[in-house]
Amino acid sequence: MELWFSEMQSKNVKMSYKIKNVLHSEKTKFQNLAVLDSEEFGRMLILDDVVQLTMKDEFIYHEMIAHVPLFTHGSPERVLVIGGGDGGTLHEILKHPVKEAHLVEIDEKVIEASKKFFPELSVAFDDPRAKIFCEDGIAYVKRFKNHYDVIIVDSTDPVGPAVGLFRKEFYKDIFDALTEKGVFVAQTESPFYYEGLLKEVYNCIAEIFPYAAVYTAVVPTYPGALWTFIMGSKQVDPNKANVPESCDFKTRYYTPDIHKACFKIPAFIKEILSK
Ligand code: AG3
Repeated sequence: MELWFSEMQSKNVKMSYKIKNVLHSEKTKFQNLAVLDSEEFGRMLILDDVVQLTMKDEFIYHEMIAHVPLFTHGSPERVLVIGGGDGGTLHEILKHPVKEAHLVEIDEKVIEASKKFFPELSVAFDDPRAKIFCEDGIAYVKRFKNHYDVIIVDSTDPVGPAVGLFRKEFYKDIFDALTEKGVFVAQTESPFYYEGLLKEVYNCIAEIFPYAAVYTAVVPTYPGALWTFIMGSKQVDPNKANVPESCDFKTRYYTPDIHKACFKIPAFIKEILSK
């Protein structure tokens, strides 16, 4: 018997993975959570039938959501991740000489599952610089003013528990929680399937922050593969950041050249943003 998992990448497109084993499956207070072992991509974290990460390609997303804002800032000491309960983003952040890396995840079951099934990522939770808070990131961020140098929103898609993480009010609170040179990044989905969202978030960020920029990375297991991130920056122009010549830790996707190139976006995305 063959076992397959399919994600509906859009209403009309399915991506299917041949599965060796279902390692875990539960209904949490917030969502359905599953850990699958796939033939092609290794272990996968699935929330509400949507692929969050696979061990084969997680490095692309996690390196790009972490190293681009941290190197753009230049000398971040306090960093916050909202979401990202698997620990992958935190793990990349901790490769930098930051003093504190905090993570706010609404669903503690994601953290628990990661500790058990994704030890390569959840090692981050044991770092003495890391602190984990299990609560709603929207309420959490409201309590801080001028506090974090970098804030990263590593959310699920804009449905269910993540809806509020794509709203203007939340971005304003993030702006206030950032220090004066603060840098913000959020994952903003596929430009093919979530065109409207990309434009909406970009417009919000451009209204709130002096600098707004879109960058991309190619993530094979996310819909359309071409994935977007939006950066808001208070002082540093993302396109003119002082990116170091080389990284003193190992990366598999991020390089200083990729950093400079990732802000060069295709014409159709520019068109979406200017509509
Ligand atoms: N967060 C972004 C996942 C978005 C995937 N969307 C999809 N497959 N439709 C990933 C969490 C990893 N830390």
